[in-house]
Amino acid sequence: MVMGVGNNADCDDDGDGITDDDELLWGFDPLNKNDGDEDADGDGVSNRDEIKAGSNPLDPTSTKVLKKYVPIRFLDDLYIMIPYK
Ligand SMILES: [Ca+2]
Ligand SMILES: [Ca+2]
Ligand SMILES: [Ca+2]
Ligand SMILES: [Ca+2]
Repeated sequence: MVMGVGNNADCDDDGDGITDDDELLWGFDPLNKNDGDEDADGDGVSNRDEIKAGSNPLDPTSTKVLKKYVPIRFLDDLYIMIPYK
């Protein structure tokens, strides 16, 4: 485990559920708790849930469990999201 970032000793300084290591890995801010709930790729799964599930938070075609929407290919590089049942 790499040392924590910022002023706290734990490995999730901002408490958003994403570890500092994962935040740096994916380009999120270890001191901004809001990016855990954000959905950087717009696939309907929060960044935190994607990282926990092991999917790519920056790729709308990458979701694993916890998905609320599934991407349906619409045009060559355009996807629409439909609710996942
Ligand atoms: Ca964090
Ligand atoms: Ca964060
Ligand atoms: Ca997402
Ligand atoms: Ca994704």
